[in-house]
Amino acid sequence: MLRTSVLRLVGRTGASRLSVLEDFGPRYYSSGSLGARDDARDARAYFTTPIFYVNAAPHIGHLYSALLADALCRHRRLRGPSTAATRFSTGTDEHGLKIQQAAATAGLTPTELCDRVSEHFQQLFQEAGISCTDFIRTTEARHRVAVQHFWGVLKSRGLLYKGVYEGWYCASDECFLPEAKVTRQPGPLGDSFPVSLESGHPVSWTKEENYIFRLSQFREPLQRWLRSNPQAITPEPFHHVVLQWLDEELPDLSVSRRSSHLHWGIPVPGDDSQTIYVWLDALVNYLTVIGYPNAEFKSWWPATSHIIGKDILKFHAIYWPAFLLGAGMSPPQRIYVHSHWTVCGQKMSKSLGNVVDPRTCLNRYTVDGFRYFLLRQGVPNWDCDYYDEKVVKLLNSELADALGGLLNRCTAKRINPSETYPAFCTTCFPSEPGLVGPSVRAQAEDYVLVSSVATLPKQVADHYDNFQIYKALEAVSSCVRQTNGFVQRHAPWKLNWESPVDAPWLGTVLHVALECLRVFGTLLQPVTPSLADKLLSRLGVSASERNLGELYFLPRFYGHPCPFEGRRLGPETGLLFPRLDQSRTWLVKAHRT
Ligand code: ME8
Repeated sequence: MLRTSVLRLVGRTGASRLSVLEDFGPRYYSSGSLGARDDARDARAYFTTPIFYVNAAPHIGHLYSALLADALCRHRRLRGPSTAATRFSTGTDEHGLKIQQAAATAGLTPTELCDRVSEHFQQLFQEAGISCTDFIRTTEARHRVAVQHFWGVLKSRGLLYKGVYEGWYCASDECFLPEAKVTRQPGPLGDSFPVSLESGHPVSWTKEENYIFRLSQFREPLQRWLRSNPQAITPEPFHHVVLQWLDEELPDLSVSRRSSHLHWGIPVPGDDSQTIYVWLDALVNYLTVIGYPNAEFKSWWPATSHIIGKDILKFHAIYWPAFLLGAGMSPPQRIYVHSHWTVCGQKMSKSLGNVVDPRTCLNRYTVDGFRYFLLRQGVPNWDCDYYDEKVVKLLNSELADALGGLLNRCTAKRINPSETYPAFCTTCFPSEPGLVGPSVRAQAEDYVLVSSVATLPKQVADHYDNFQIYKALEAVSSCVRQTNGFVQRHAPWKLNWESPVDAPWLGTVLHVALECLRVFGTLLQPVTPSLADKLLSRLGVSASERNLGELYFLPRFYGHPCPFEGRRLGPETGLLFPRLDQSRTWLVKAHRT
């Protein structure tokens, strides 16, 4: 057999302090208007994760994708009621050869395997606080209707034809591979077998008559779409990669398999001898969720943000937009791409026995703790390595010590005996820096802190928009450090409430620190919802005061009334985040030998 051609189709074929502050007044208002910023333009938003294969239990990589989508969606909802029209879908991908084979290996029917593993995903996402509005399973009847309708549209537009496909197929990755992407791996008996160069999964040679999609027609439309939408694929390096792929040949794509070979899937309408290719089936899930083919889907499409791992970029950035364009629809608005988690430097895999179970991690580190860890440490642009010491170290230092310690310092009865939000004294902390006078107590660094926290909501929003959530958390963490520095500098525990000289300044120090904490709590809601709730409740911030649209930081500094001043703090409910005991939380040690 000639194996040089991959796809053969036969047939029909540092400003000064003053300038920082000059800049700062208006920002006070702009942070308030964050919610209204682009209401009219994109009031609806639809976030999706990949739908996950049910051949194995979920791992931390799957949870990471869902958390990224969850944080984006929660941040979006926080912008205010006018942007509350969000949808967020996740689900399980249940058809295809991979599932058919996994069920046979497990001695189960495909339906039994799908029910069992899909349930694991649903439980995990519920435990992890994934605020999805939809969970789709591709074995649902509504999905079959959507896929068959979509197929019919492609067919009616002349984009499907019958031809013979001959080439490599990787069942694990459910994809066709060109010869250049296949290599040989030595087998246990000195023989060798062909595997995918990228994933290392075995491939097999396939030759059969299939339906073929005229993908090659879409090279230029895809290039035009990407060139005129430079933010379509974020972060930028992935956008660039896709454009590079499009410079290469784009052969037509086989979009069905013989039913005798693949029975576990959706039949081609009008031709039961063929089953629809699992990737075409899976991608249409994004339409099924929003009601396709009923017209209602149009109010959500294409206001869509797909969150995906880099392993499935080609399917989402080339095949999917081409299918959509072929069906007369727009490509999705944004595709957010992230890299992978490795474990102690190795790829996570069942055969290496190093798969990290996310449910165990949620139990050990708490839901908020583990959410914070994955989102704070996960960097979309490159792979991140997981090991337990890293989790314990990060959570103890940033959540328990820095943030929890700060809250404790400002609310402890010893320092804040009235348990209120004390008054801010404008003579101790005048809005103009550099003033001198007997009662002026604020120092230059204090103005820097105020400026940093005032600009934080906008900075965080920009990081979310660029899909750099870890940078948003880094910025929050840096402000928490600055606020601790502020408290340390002015040592409120050395000031005396009884002294008429100390009292206004003591109140001001606590007021500023509590205002900073209120901003941190508000901004942390998308990442650590329960911890943020605990923090904001302790500060006495009501549910209606937690939106980004309401986030007027330190209004007294600008001569505006502060609704919190004089308000009683909420009840004390214990440590914000109890320190973790390193020795009791090890799952995966670094440098395991
Ligand atoms: O590809 N680190 O499903 P899948 C981070 N069903 N994320 C990871 C990861 C890791 N080590 N491993 C997996 C499929 N992921 C198809 C998708 S969508 C229409 C069909 C995440 O179960 C990441 O999001 O193999 C990756 O893209 C996805 O899980 C693949 O999940």
